[in-house]
Formats: sequence, structure tokens, C-alpha cells
Amino acid sequence: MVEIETRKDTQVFDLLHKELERQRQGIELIASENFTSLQVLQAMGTCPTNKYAEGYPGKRYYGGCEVVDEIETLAIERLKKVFNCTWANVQPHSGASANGAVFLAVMKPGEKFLGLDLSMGGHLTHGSPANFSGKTYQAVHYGVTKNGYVDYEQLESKARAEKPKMIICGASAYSREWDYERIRAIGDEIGAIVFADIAHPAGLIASGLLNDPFDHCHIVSSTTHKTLRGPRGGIIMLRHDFENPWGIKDPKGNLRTMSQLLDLAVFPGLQGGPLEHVIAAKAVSFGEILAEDFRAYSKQIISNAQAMARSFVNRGYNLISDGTDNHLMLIDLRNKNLTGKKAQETLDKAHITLNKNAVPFDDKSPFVTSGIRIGVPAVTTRGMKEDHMETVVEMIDKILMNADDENTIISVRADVKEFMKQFPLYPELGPLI
Ligand code: DSN
Repeated sequence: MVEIETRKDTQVFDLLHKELERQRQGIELIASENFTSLQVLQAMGTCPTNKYAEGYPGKRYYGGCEVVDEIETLAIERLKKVFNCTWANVQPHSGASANGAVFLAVMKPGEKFLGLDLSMGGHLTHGSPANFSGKTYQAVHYGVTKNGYVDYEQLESKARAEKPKMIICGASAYSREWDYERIRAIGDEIGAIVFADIAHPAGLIASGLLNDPFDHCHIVSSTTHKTLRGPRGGIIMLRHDFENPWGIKDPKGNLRTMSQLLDLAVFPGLQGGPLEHVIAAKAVSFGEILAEDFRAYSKQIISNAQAMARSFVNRGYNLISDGTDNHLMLIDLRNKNLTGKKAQETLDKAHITLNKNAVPFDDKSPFVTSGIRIGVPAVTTRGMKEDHMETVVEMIDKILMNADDENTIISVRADVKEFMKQFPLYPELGPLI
């Protein structure tokens, strides 16, 4: 860690201090966020940020890589244990970069793939027209049924009709389990690659609490900073490396195994120098996941999410699919005469942070939306249990039912600040990071 005396840039460090205080005082319910351990944070602020290491351990384009080789190898070996897989790439800078590399490895521009529609809970990189995935490749989509579950019949009929080269399963705003086996069966029937993006539920999968995609999906990608509670970043994994039956070639026209295609796609295909300080922090977080208490943390996430979902339902909120199997829930606010935008902005004023989100079959624009997405990984890290979920929902409900009343906002903001004192964040850091 940088010592306080060396911090001359007060302008930036004052802002970092402000952000730390914001994180400490607020209730963080953004489903894709979490708080790393102090040692993960410390590993990130270290000297490998100074090092170029293009290539992979033992095969670099720069000298002086012997130590970062050890760091990256340790990260890979730990990650392989976390997901019981045989190959992993820890270099993607983000989940979007990991997905970009998967596309680059297996798809030619213009080829077709099938993914969950963004407006139904999917992700930008699963074929949004605004994203490289929708611009470079031909995206077709499946959705969810009226009751909020993935429409597997639609997925199967679209797969048969469209014959995509790849089917993506995974989502950003979906609170239910995935039937990877069923998706693989349709993939096999039409000869498609099945790719799971587990960025959201990865920690719950690593803990054995949700279905395991690895035996059914050819390729799996994730972020490292959500339920995995690591630093901001991406990863790609294979449980079983394989000669690719699709005859996909590398840029030189050689047939390669899937792991070789993916390695080539991350570097030199998409990225240059890996962020070895972040990879060091990934290694630390993978070590934490391998420790016994991570499973207990993951169990608490699901338990908290279900307690929170029940509490919202009891107050007349309309949850998509009526509940959750994982760490998040999606709420349709139309019966409360509120938009997602209004809810997000009002809750923000009381230091309760979440995001507006389109709900399936939404009639409002993505800038307004009819819903909000709520996740509990971050508050679970802070130490909250089921009973605290009731208190949090009570505060949210008070704000939403009095969204134009400044006095209510001021009073709940004070309650939030007081409430969060029970759940210290990085106390070792004192007032400054
Ligand atoms: N932006 C992330 C999320 O909030 O789910 C996904 O990349």
C-alpha cells in the first residue's frame, strides 16, 4: 500500500477518500458490485502495474517476466481448482473483454449466434445492436415467458430455425436457475457451440449452490468482481479442452484446440499487456474462494436474497418470476406508479444504491425503465443477515412510497448512515486509503 506521506496529489486522494466514505455509509444493492477483502485491494495497488508481460507464462515478449510468470501461473492454478476445470485464461481486463475474446476465437464476422435479449435480462455483449457483438455478428435472440423464466421452447425453436453457430446462456438481470443440459442438447442437435457467461452467479456456482455449467457448455466466461468478490476483471475457462469439431482455424489457417484459440484471441487478438497487478489480486481472491468460509458466504447471499424477495412481495411489490434462486431480483414498479429512473434517483438521495432496469416486455425506454434490479452480494459481504433485509426493504419502501417528500428522504438518509455503522468497511484503513 502507498504510505500516506507519499500522497502528494491531494486532489485525487481527496476524491478517493470521498469515494471510500460513500461506500462506507451507503447501502450497496447494485447486483453486479461487491467489496473485495483488504488484501485483494492491497494486491491491486502494487508494482506489477509497471511491468509489460505480453504473452503467457514462459512465452513472453519481454524480459524480466520471471516473477509475473509465477503470479499468473498461481492465479491460473487456483482458478482451475475453484471451478474444477483444466484450462483457464486470467488476462481479460473485464467480462466484456472475455466475451469479446470468445467471439474472436470461434466466430467469423457476419456469422450468427443466439443469446438472451438485453431487454429480457441479457447482456450488451450478447448481441445488443449498440455493442461489437451485435455490430460484427448476426445476433438472434430468445426471451423469457410471461412468468419471467427463460423461454426454452422459444430458444429451441429459434435454434432450429436459425441454426446459429453459437448459443449463449447467461444474463445480467435474471434471478432464476439455468438449464444448461437442455441448452447443450439443442446445441448438439444443430451443431452449435454452447457458451455460458456466468459473470453474475459465478461465486454461487463455485460454491456448488447453483447448477454447474461446465459439463454442458463448451466455453465458460465470467467477471471476477461480482459474486466471486475479486478485483474488477474477466476470466475464460474450459473444464475439458478439446479439438474443435467445428474446424475453426487460427489466423494463420491452422487447426487448433479450443484453449489455443481462446489464448490467441485474448492475446494477441484483443489485448496487449496483461494487468499483472490485477492478476495478482485475482490470485488472492481465488485463494479466498478456496477457503472454507466462502461457501458459507455464498449460502448467506442466497438466503438474504430470498428473505429480501419475500419482504418485497409482502409489501405488494411485483417481482419478476415471483422470487429468486440466486443473488438478485428484478422488480416491476408499474403497480406502484413509479419508473425505474425515479426509484433509482430517489433512493440515491438516501444513499441506497441500485440500478433502474428494463423488465421483460417493458413499455418504457432503457433510460427510464419500469423496474429496478437489486442484488445482495455487497451487503452480505458487509455482514448483513436475513433480519437486516427486512430493515433495508422497510427503508426502500418508505422512500418509494414518499418519493417526492424531501423530509422522508432526509430522515431515511440519516437512518441509513446510522444503520451502516454496524457494518464497518475496511476499518484498518482509517479515514484515508
Ligand atoms: N454491467 C454489469 C451489470 O451490472 O450487470 C454487467 O456487465
